[in-house]
Amino acid sequence: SVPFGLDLGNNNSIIACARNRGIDVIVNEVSNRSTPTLVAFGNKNRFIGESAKNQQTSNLKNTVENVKRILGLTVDHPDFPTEAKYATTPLVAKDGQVAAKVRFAGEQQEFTATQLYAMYLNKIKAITAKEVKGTISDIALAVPVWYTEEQRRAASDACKIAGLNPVRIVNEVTAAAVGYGVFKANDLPEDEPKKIAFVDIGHSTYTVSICAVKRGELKVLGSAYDKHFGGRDFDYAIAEHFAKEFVTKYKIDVHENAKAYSRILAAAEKLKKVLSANTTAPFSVESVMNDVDVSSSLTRDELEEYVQPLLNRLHVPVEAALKAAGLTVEDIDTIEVIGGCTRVPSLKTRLTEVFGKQLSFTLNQDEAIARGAAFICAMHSPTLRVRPFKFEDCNPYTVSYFWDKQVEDTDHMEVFPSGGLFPSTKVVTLHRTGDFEVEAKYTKSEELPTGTNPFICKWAVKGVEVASGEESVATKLKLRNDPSGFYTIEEAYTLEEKIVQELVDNPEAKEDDEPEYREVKKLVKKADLQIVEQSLSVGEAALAGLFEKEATLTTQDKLIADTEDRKNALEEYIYELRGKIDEQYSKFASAEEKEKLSGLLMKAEDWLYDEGYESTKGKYIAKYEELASIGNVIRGRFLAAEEEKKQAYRSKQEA
Ligand code: ATP
Ligand code: K
Ligand code: MG
Repeated sequence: SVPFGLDLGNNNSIIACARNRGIDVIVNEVSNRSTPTLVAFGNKNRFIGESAKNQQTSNLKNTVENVKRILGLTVDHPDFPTEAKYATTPLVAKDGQVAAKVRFAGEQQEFTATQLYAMYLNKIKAITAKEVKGTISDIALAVPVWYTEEQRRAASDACKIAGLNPVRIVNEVTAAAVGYGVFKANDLPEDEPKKIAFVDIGHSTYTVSICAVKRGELKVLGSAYDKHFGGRDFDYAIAEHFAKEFVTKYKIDVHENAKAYSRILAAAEKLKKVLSANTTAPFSVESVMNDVDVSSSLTRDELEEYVQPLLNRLHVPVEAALKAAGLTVEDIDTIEVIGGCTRVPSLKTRLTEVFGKQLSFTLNQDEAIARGAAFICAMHSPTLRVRPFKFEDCNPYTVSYFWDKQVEDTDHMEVFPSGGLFPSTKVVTLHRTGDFEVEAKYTKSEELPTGTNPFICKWAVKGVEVASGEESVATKLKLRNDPSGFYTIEEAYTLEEKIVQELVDNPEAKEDDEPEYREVKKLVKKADLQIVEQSLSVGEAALAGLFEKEATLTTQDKLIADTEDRKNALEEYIYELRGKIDEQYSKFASAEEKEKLSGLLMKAEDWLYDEGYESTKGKYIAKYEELASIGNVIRGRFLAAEEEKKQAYRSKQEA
């Protein structure tokens, strides 16, 4: 499969693939380099990406935004009210997750965030496969650094439901930093690493990662974020300003009408973008509600005033990331900035003030994450050779493993402290009297986003056999913080003491002396233990069911799209033939044929607008062929005559 990296943004997503000995951004079906992150439901089929955007305003209630924010969220999470406020579909609880309640194919249906995310991934997969003309299976998926185990598991589940193999789930800014390290290798020092702050402000999240980068190597020293800071907050601030203005100016409250508010929001986003290049911008929406046209304007300074609460906390993640990295702002050599929202001039100014240094925009602001992710996916490919590059990410939250207390005094251990690098492996030895359970948990609540479920994973370790006469058996556990940030038990086995022959190292021995051995007691592997994992994934059986369901929906969507295509083809053919029969084809059909064809065309058209308005793919094809059987005969005569004309012209030229 073609290595594929995805920056699934809250607003729009970018796809990149490793091919032609480089990394390419993949364009979608309308040749855009980014695709709206939207999933919508219609009377018959789903609309995903561009097609969802096209119908958004007229189908708000069934169009799901912010899929990335509701993934791995529960309705009792403190972030839920915020996401419910932004959502235009009702959000409900289903299978312990947040789900969107929509009307789809004539029925009320609920789809969990994992399913919605999977639907989007599946569409992205189809776009990519079509563009690269190859199979797509392995993916490096970029996610926010604040995604905890629960969200990472949900993202991994979603990949599997979409028939993708998540070879790596990587933090977004880390992916961009890796891209920087790889593509800017020649500008990087070979010995003392450069300290670079990568800043990403997108649609919903603001992240800072401090990295040490040198040629061929990168370490993330510390990351911090503001989960609720991005373009959408700007849009809301602008929309709220105008909503208030219009109450007095036009006596309307756009909050009362979801469609009106959504159009105000869209206009606010447009205005915000204009203000990035101009100091004042007009604002207008026609017939926003109650037949009222609204118009106004905003200056760049006014915008700055309305987003002051956000700007005032811009320094917080920078300071937190520096602290996590154990550095001060003076240690930073370069500040690399990405993300759409950093185009806002006041943000650039404030960021420059916070760092006390000029910002650098070497990376492609929109595509850096996807490109880095595609490179990372290629690194994992068994068939592709890429430039060697080593990178380690930073573990943001302390993780401890707990076990049932048997013979030892302790029942847990802080295995992966915050600030440690991963991927990383740690081996612990326990003395066990029989089968046992292990549980991994986040153990420092002050480090975690509020409302985080501390549970990570639980394992039953089975097959422990204690020798007769012994109280316990030494057992080794290989614990891992894996490349995707998951906490696992990679291996578990019991040990036994064995007498082994060990070569005695005698420095005085002469060359032809017989080698001397001694018997020593050593702990060696006795038996592998079975590890049964109980993670936050929905589990293999549920995944298989959801995969089937997604495949069925995709087949249905495809049938609906094909049917629509055949219907359009028939409609076009009727018009084409009708036009030509009186012009180009006129000389080549007898009066009788013309009459017959006209009759058929009329009948076909009537059918199309009556009972054939919603027919089947097969019927549209059959009607088309019925017309074509006559149309093609006439067309054949026309083409033959054209050819004759051409021949005659050529002979004349040659003569
Ligand atoms: P997230 O990273 O939060 O998941 P995302 O990756 O989809 O979201 P980006 O694509 O980085 O976000 O940025 C999108 C945001 O940038 C939108 O809010 C958009 O309005 C804003 N934006 C894009 N262009 C401009 C511009 N010229 N001026 C101001 N804002 C802009
Ligand atoms: K994006
Ligand atoms: Mg982003």
